[in-house]
Amino acid sequence: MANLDLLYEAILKGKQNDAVAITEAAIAENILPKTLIEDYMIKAMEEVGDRFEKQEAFVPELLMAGRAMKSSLNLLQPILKQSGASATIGKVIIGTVKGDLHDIGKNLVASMFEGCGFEVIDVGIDVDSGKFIDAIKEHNADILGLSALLTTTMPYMKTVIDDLEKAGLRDKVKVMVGGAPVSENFAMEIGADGFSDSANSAITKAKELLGI
Ligand code: B12
Repeated sequence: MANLDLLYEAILKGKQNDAVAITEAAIAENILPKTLIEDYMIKAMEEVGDRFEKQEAFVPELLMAGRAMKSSLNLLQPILKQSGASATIGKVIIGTVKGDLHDIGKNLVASMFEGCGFEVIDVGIDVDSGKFIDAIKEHNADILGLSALLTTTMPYMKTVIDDLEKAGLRDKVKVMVGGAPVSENFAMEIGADGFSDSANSAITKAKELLGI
């Protein structure tokens, strides 16, 4: 039986090989990805963040924990996707806004969307409004998902929404925002249509926005 506390420890300490080995063992034992992600992996990232805030951990530790988390998540992503319906229920453009390189949460939300039957076009990190707008036009998207993890990059979400209006696209796409510092209030203030603080509730919100 895989000891999942060791998965928490491996991510917290940035031990990529250990994180991968425990995740593989957990997959072999059919432990649900949701359990691994929500009860152990995200909790470890939160703890690294808290330690960073208290200056008990520094950028290299964030980086190593991030790498370990991504490697485990890579193993889980095919399983998350497999659970998806065969028909596409909506198209989602998702990316992390300009100036921001954090992509673990964005990737998780993207996988969850795929797993729930959405077609996802991930435009990556450090994305400016022009790139979001081009992708919306090219793919005729239903939802735009914006991710930001820094208080300094959150305001750029409003820039993207303003630029969507200027491009005449605001009423063609529902805008959802998320990321650790983003709140429901902030989402309303900047004129977004939806906010979510987890990958699961993001899907519920998206379906609600599209009326499906
Ligand atoms: C890992 C990490 C890094 C890694 C990122 C690796 C990667 N590939 O992503 C690296 C080392 C690169 C990094 C760099 C920096 N980081 Co950093 N980082 C983190 C850390 C520890 C974890 C983030 C994470 O992955 N969490 C796990 C995921 C699953 O959670 P999440 O992203 O919040 O996503 C969930 C929800 O928010 C939501 N969601 C997310 N996106 C979206 C999008 C949509 C559309 C929806 C609906 C929902 C949604 O669903 C997700 C799934 O549940 C956080 C601490 C924290 N507690 O957040 C700090 C943190 C975000 N970083 C911080 C800082 C300061 C930095 C640096 C400035 C450090 C420096 N001095 O260089 C740089 C900035 C680089 C840049 N320009 O972006 C601060 C931000 C403080 C602030 N108030 O702005 C934090 C909060 C740490 C802290 N406590 O001080 N970081």
